[in-house]
Amino acid sequence: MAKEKMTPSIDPAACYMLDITDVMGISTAFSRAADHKPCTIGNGQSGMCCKNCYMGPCRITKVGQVGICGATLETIAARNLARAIAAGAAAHSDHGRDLAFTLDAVAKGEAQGYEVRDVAKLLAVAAKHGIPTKDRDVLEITQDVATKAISEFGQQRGELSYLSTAPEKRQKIWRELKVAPRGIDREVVEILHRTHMGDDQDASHIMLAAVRTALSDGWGGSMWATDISDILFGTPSPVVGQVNLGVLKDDEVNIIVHGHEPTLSEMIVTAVQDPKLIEYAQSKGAKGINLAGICCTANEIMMRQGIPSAGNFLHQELALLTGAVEAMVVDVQCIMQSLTAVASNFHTEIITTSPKVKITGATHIEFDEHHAMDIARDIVRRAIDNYANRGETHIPEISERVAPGFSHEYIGYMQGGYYRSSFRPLNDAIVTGRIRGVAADVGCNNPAVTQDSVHMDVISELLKNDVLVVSTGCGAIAAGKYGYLRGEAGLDKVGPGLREICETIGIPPVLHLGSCVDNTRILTVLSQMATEGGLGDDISDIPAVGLAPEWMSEKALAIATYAVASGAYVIMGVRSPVEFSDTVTDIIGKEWEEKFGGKLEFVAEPAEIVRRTLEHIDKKRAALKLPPYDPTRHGASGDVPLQYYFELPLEQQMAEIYG
Ligand code: SF4
Ligand code: MSK
Repeated sequence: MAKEKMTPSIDPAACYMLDITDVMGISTAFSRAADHKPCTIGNGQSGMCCKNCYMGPCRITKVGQVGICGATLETIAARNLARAIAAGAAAHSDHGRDLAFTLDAVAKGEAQGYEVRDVAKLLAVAAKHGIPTKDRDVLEITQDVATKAISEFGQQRGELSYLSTAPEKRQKIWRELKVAPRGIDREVVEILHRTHMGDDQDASHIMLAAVRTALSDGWGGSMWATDISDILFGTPSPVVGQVNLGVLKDDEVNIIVHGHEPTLSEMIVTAVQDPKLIEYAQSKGAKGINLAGICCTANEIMMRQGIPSAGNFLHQELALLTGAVEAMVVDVQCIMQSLTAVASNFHTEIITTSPKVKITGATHIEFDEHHAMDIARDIVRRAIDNYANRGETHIPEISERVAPGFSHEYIGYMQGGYYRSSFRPLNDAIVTGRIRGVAADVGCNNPAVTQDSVHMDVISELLKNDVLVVSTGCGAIAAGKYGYLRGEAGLDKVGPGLREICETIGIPPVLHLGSCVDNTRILTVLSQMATEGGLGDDISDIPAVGLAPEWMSEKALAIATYAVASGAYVIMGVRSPVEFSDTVTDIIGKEWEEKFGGKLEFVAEPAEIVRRTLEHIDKKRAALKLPPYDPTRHGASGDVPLQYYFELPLEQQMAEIYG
């Protein structure tokens, strides 16, 4: 049967570019996905495939069938999922390790162009890890923080230090279930060992080890990455930015940074402002140098420096198709190999910079934090030299204003100021029902679904239902493209209670919290909400849900797993990688809910994602004995009509009014 033609994107800028690719006959992820016939056994829809040893590969397509070694369907499904989680945790954590090495070089005075930009954050991080700060030199503290971070990757025994920042009840659960991670690398290695042929063969046991590995990412590698990025480049607070392909400029040298690491991109931000390089660009006929980002490198520099984002994951090829990009500089993760093929139709130079990533056909200029500024200037100069080779351009005039940069520190600050930073107003708004609950919409684009459509269907429906949305990664960029990251924008589309809160504090209805490693900021926000009081005493008590409706990467599975193990209900879209195994579906659902108070489900339909999200939020509200959500209670003024209180029994009147 012919495959039904799916609308590739709801983004008019993407549609404009895709019309051009049709004319030019250039393939993109959109066209390749449309022609793709997925292996339904490999993706878990109609079976499972194991290739963990060379007696196989073994394809299991019926319940009861086993591999040559006797491995059952659920063992294979659990092993495959655990390996994917370990790969995701490894990617995030290795990013954290590189930042720790950069911090170490800063402490030793060996990192050209870097410094500790946020001393307050350095002191806060040091305090979290028990590092003394009183009367000590900043570089001495920096050295101790860097040494502590580096040691946690290779630590063999004990527990990761950040675990102690979780609610006490949560720490107890981890210890009782023996999933408190000992060291970051150790947990990843152990998954590879356990899933090697002839090792751990109990699905539930394998998945518990996967939880420990995911926790070593969320409360380890990723949390270090976020904190060290803030120390080196500044803790984000709201800035004004711009999103979508229209940020590219016809009359300037366009450089795009893409991937995940802020280390080199921050140096390029400095280099493009160098008057000598601007003058050099002008000498070549350009009006100036325009820097933009893609994916999470974009998030990193947009939320700190206001550098525009040319778009999310599926925009990487489309940006090249404008013909206006002189250089695309990539580091690690989410970089399509097709970039060099697409670029070969234009003058664009693809430059790989990570010692870990080379792409055949790309120029490799290896990044080294000891000479970062020199490397950044070289790259900018190459891009300027390439401007003369530019041909016809097609830049869609489509972009949207955004206000990203809601770090957990800023969220506390915006609710109580510098001296009284607090989560009390947010908790109170949930307690009274002005805000029904909180949802985190995170994660990728996936060409298996119409680009941005599931993110936006889900986000817009939740906002109408007074659910505050926080967002990271490519989901956040999607929200930005449609105006939900603007302060005043979209408030006519949100419920009355949420609108009142947004107007009072002066925040957009969707809060951009950063890149995909910054999902740890969500863990911190939830921990602070739990300890603030009024919403139980653990993350699992809070009326909150995590969503990754267009996920594609193994990192998304690691994030989902650490969020579940931290007590959250997580719904991922697209399809389940373990759909064919009822046993593993039950383990990550019912069994994890009993153990952790959180569960992982895969739901493709946006309406069903919204229904389950609201049902869960209302269930948590009821368990906390909060008033049931009622949108009619909060009028245009935001005040609850007094009549509402008079109709309640006296005791409840007092409780509702005085808390
Ligand atoms: Fe087949 Fe077992 Fe080898 Fe997997 S480990 S490929 S199931 S024989
Ligand atoms: S970049 S992991 S596509 S969010 Fe972080 Fe986007 Fe997903 Fe990559």
